[in-house]
Amino acid sequence: MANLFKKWRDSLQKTRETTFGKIATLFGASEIDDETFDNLEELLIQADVGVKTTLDLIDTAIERTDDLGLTKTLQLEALLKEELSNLLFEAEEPDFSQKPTVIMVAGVNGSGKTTSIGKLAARYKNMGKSVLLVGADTYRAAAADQLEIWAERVGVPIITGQQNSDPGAVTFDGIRAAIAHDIDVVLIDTAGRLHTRYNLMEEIKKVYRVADKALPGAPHYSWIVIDTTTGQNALNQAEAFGKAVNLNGAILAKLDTSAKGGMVFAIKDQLGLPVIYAGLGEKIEDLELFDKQSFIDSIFTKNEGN
Ligand SMILES: Nc1nc2c(ncn2[C@@H]2O[C@H](COP(=O)(O)OP(=O)(O)OP(=O)(O)O)[C@@H](O)[C@H]2O)c(=O)[nH]1
Ligand SMILES: [Mg+2]
Repeated sequence: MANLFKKWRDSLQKTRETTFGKIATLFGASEIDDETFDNLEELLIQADVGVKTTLDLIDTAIERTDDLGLTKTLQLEALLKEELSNLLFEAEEPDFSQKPTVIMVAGVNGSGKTTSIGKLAARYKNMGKSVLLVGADTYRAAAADQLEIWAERVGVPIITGQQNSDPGAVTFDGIRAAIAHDIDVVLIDTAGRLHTRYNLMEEIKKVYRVADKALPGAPHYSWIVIDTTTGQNALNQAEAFGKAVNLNGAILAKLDTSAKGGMVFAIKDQLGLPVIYAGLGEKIEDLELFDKQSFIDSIFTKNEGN
């Protein structure tokens, strides 16, 4: 457990050093006054928490400070952490009772979809599940190769199509093959696309619909992969994906290279989605179930004393 917390803390170094570390310095022996909340508000916005989420947070913090009769800034730390925690859902592994359980991932170009799928495949295989990868990214020439490398590394089967073939057809074939071979989990990788490209957004709707044709109720999970280095912008993109397909979770990619981890606090508020997993590095084992307490503690914890 201690190692896992260290991993969280190390991965969140950038977010901690650029923004939340400054918030931590607000808490000390000084008296709470209006300036305290002005400063806190400014720093939360700088930390990419988002304006609306920050303003709501500050309102609640002021109200609760009054109710509780707090006077010292030191007393605000626990209150803030508690309020930040309320902004996050508790993450859970998917329910694998459907066989196969079909999981589709979506997101803008380069957000981390294929890498996250590779890591998930390893995770589920380690849990004793049989896994099939489906490469519904037929758009980019190297996409199938990239997924195949992951399939080989993890040791799971894969179904892909020719470049420019119909991603819906690959999805259909993949799910049917999974049913035929009694596979537990199907992971569908989709092509990166800009949320503003109409045709491509129509295409992902089609992949989603075709999954349901191949297996009624599929995909059981559709997750948006969010590049956390993009900060608040990523949320507008995710919102557009949510209008195209019925998203029910988010994967945070690249938390380890992001200084904008504060955006995570706006995901439930703005998108209504739980964060399921967090990418804490590029390696196969660098994907963890999103642990909100470790996340919050890591962005505030000081560096010294490993
Ligand atoms: N440090 C770090 N890098 C990551 C993480 N997830 C993905 N990456 C890197 O981000 C880059 C893009 O990742 P991909 O998985 O190819 O992204 P994608 O969304 O599949 O990209 P397209 O298919 O082109 O849309 C790669 O260099 C990955 O190694 C992460 O959690 N941490
Ligand atoms: Mg990809």
